[in-house]
Amino acid sequence: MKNKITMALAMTLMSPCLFAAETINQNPAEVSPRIVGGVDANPAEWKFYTQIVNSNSNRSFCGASYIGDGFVLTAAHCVDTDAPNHIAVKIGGYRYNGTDGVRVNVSEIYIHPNFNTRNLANDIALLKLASVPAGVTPVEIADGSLYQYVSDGDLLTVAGLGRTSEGGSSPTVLQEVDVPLVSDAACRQAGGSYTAVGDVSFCAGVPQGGIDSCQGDSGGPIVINRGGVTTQLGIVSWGVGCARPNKYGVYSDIAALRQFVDGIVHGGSDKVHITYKENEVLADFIVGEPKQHTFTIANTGFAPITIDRLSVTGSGVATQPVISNDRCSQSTLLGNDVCQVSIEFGATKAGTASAALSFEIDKTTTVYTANVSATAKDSTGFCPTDWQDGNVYLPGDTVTWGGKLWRAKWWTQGEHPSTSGQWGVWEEVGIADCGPVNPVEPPVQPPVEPEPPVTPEPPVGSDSYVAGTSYSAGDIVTNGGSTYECKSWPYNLWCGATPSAYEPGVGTNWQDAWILR
Ligand code: 4AZ
Repeated sequence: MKNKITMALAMTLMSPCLFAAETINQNPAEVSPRIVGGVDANPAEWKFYTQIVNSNSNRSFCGASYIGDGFVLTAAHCVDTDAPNHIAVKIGGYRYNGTDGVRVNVSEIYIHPNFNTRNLANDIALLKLASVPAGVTPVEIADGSLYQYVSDGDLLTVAGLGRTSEGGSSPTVLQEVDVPLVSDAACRQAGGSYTAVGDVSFCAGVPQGGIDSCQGDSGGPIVINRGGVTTQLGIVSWGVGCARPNKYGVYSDIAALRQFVDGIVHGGSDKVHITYKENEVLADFIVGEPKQHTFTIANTGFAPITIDRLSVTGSGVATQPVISNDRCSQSTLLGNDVCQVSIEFGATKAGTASAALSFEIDKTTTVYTANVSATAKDSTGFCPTDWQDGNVYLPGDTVTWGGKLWRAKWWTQGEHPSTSGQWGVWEEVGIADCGPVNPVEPPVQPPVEPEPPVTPEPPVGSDSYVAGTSYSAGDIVTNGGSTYECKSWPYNLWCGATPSAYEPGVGTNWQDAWILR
């Protein structure tokens, strides 16, 4: 994994800078191999130091730290593409490729949900160990804010088994080096991704270069040592090359990211609460046409969860549903957050088509199931409701207009079936058998009145509903001349959800999120 970031940086940022590597090779630090410019670490001071290895290897590919309760802290970019059973940790591992330290398997990997693979913001992850090891020493991690512990210029200590020079080799034992904390302003001068450091990261190093962390140190701890108390302030994240002048090492700021850690370590299963619609009846559809649906799962608890074993089954006349978009299994679902899974199914004949989405979460052994059903009708004699100007239509919704059946290809509101043409939202899917045919021409707009009808004044502080806005509990909006209040938690999670589905006063879903005032 560490290769990924170095490769990416090498390609985008390092290519013109071979001179820097040359300069570093002249550094005395290069003569006896170290982190870059460091010394052999004192094992007694780094008992919490943890190596991450592949399950069939002893070679450390990233650093980490043991923080207690069976949890190991590391960088997201070290483990974001790994499966738990493909990696293991060695707590207190001091030797590169050694068998020292306490080796433990990993049962769960939690990646920060806002980890940004482009600029490595929120580069933090937790590994839950398969068993809680005995006789190992955890490290204290920073809380509050970084500057409660240190000021710019203070010396921090970083350790690792990474390369001892840019592009160089690994050491035989753990290395450590002292590097001063660098202000965000000075660090941002380096440009590129450095301009984004500060909120959830900090920099350390010296302007002339020569001392730094390097490839393979990622995920490892940078600490402050005061009066014999060691506090881990950061996690080795990235840098342009290693130990180059003015290209400081960047570290994830643990104090700033502490909520993520606490949510996972202290958010036990007793605090888990998830909300979703258990049974939902969808609009009718036609045999032979696809029916689409999007499930929303809300984590209404405090603890972040990961959704496992997501699967979908069909019953009744439904064909086997397929998952067309899964935004739930891909990352950690934080407390107070929602994710969505879209499915598509068809019907083999007329009747009731049902689909069930089942999933588990990491914190419990419960299987959760959300069911949807829709009546599938033959195209002859099928008569859904007429298209209506104010209605919101979701993909797959079918309406009648002009004696024909029209199906929405994507989300739409106010677009008339007869005007949408070949590239438009509506596609013609059959003849409606609904008795008298409604007019083929779209309704003629009434002439503009000189005096527009007076709409009632919304209460003070209310605003027109805008799809896609993030609304909070108690927010007042107006829509279609009525006033709505966003419900209290957890229902408020839907007030701002997917633009279409919860628009106040439109369809029925909105009642889950809004109260008509
Ligand atoms: C790496 O690739 C890496 N100079 C870690 C730290 C630094 C550079 C690269 C900081 O793991």
